[in-house]
Amino acid sequence: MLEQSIIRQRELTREEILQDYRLAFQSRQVSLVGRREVMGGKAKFGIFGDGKELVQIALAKVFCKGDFRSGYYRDQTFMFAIGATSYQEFFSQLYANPDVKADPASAGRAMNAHFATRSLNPDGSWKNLIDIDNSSADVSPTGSQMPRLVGLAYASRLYREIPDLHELTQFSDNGNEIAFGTIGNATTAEGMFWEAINAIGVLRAPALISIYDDGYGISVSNEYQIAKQNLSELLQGFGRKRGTVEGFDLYSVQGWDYPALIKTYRAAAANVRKEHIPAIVHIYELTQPLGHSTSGSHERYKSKERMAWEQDHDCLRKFRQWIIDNGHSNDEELGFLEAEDQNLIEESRKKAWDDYFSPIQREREQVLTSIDQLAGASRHTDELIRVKSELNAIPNPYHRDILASVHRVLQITRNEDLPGRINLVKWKHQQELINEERYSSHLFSQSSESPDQISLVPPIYSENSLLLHGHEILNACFDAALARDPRVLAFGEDVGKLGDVNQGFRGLQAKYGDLRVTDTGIRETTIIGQAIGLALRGLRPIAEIQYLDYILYALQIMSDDLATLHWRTKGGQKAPVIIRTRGHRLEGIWHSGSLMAGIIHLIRGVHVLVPRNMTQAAGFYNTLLRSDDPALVVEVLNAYRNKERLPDNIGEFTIPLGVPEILRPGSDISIVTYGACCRIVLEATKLLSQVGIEAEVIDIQTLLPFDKEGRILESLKKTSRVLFVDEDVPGGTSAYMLQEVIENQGGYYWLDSLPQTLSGKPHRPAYGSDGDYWSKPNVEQIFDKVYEILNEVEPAKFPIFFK
Ligand SMILES: Cc1ncc(C[n+]2csc(CCOP(=O)(O)OP(=O)(O)O)c2C)c(N)n1
Repeated sequence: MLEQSIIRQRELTREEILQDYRLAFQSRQVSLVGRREVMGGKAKFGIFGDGKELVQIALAKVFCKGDFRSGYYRDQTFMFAIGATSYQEFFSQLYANPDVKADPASAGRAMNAHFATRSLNPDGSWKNLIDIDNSSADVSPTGSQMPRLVGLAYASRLYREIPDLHELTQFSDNGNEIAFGTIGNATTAEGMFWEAINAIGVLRAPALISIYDDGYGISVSNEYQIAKQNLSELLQGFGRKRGTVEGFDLYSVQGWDYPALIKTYRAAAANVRKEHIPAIVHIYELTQPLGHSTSGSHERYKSKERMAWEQDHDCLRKFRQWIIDNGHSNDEELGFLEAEDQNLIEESRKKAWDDYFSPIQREREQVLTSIDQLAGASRHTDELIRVKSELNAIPNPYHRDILASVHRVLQITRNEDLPGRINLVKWKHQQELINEERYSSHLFSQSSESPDQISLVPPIYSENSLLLHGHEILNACFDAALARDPRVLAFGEDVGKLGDVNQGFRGLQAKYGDLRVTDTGIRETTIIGQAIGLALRGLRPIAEIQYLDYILYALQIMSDDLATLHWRTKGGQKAPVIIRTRGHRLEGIWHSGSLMAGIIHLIRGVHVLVPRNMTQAAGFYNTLLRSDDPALVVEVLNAYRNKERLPDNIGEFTIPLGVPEILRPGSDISIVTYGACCRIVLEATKLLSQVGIEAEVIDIQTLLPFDKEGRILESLKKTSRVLFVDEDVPGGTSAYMLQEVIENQGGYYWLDSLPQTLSGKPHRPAYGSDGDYWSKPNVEQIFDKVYEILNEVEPAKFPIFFK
């Protein structure tokens, strides 16, 4: 790879310069044609990279196989230049073609200009990433490419500096890979930009960050975005001092200056790659000839003077002039090439359209014929012919239009028993399956490493099994994991030297080194980003968020990036990150540990586990470390000090996800709960037993996935009554569990009493033991709630005595 970059140091030939011009021109053409397609109604929305062509061509020259990009929607020219996205693929995504072969980035799931390469084989196994020009999958929220950039870059350092990782040649060549970040000027106003820059600086991670400065963020100029309106000046403090290794190499260059851009990137990339000194390139005087996106026109907010300046400084125009001025070509030759390139782009667009539209057309033809046949046999001929004509008249129908027509046909003929109708019902059912695959597959891993493939390996105990504190059990589990697999790394606030605030990693930094067990700054968003980036490059990070409540800082990136990754690439990329935190039944407004509902509803695509003790937690970690999905593990804080027996196979036993456990058998009511609530519920059941009520207590263990085998339903069949207990707000996780059991499992069918929920109060929990008692479900409340349910059944036997 280093050789490759050395080759790129030499003078560019005339052919190469012309090739660069053609690429820039073709990319501009893609923008123009794409915009036209949106305006003409063939595509819904378009955002393009016009005005940023030249910088990206220069950037692409220093990008090598094995490198990673973490960028945003302006990077089309870069993606074309490195050969990772074809014009046809670009247009296919614009049309939202759901075929992964047509749009390998997202299979039509992401809007246009959301780039990604495929790191995985169709079976979910890793490709040889060192042979690929890698692009992590884009997301729309501005700045969200930055947290993962931290990990993508830091991985190179780890691959270079941890000897045990050297054999993983599929992922790295001695850490020579650069992670390339791109970001717009306005987005540097986001907190996560600065957090990521700081983290990259601290980690000395080989990132090369390009800031495309066109002076605006949609309509808002730099005056409102950036202090002093000068990013280069603001970034000075991050600059590396001569002769030192700390900080960034800083560059700034005009976005229309071809030779300067090439020179700048060559210099920047060489140092990043060789020395692992990160760099930031501020590219200014960029323009946006077509405006921000197809959603509006920039004439509305840019002055005439600015518009004229932008025309003058358009990088394509400047490049063209530079080529002519320097005698590399002339107007006539360039004009000829431009005409050729216009045709090329139009051909690519057409192919993409045909590829997208012909299956729809075929489907429509097939359905029109079916409706026609049915109309001949039905009593509702006229109505059916009308449906047919309406469907036929739609100029560019979607699949949904065809399905809606079939639905109408089935509705019209609902009282008829005709063979043609049966065929249409069958067709509709098939479409549901096809579209489930098209739009809803790959939320989780489908590979042989899916956690679904991991079954129970029970813990083994012997006479010699030690009785230890919960945190010591975890410590033994992590010790075994770090010893077993060099890809496993743990990091977070206080995780390194201290071994985390509850001692789970105590002594393990000393044993495995500070690159394996590492302290981080207080930066939750980029702790998760670091984990995502590392996992994207084949490592197995355990990222710690110190307390559950602080996950809110990282929730956006967990939700937008991590949880959607496998799904939004339709299985093209995976980031098997394990997020470890502690919570549940903590005390205080910002230490409540209760905020589960917000979390589970925002991170579908990540498993959520709440083990009630540390042996269960260890079993889950063992499962997760052998599988390839991301997961959040919430350890129950008050279990660290409880004593548990250390399994003899602490690093080997595994607990499958989605399997609840019955903690106490009972026949009168099922109480469904999890985490720290298990202990409170079990206490309440002792009191209930004293009055003759035997409650069955079920620990669901994992909120996502939820009771895959329907064990709770089996309990309901026995008890006919159910209470869901959780310490989050009303309508939170308790309501989620209720919906899962009553609606999804069909639990309503077995009930003799109203299913109920018992949650915490709608406010954050107040501090102290009393604050906790009155804010979260307590033993007495659980008793009363269950007792009231039984009172309704047998008032004489269970008279209310507490009201
Ligand atoms: C978190 C977030 N806030 C707002 C938006 C809406 N939005 C999309 S692009 C954009 C402007 C970004 O400007 P800049 O970073 O300068 O990049 P440019 O589009 O100019 O290349 C905004 C506000 C968004 N996508 N995400």
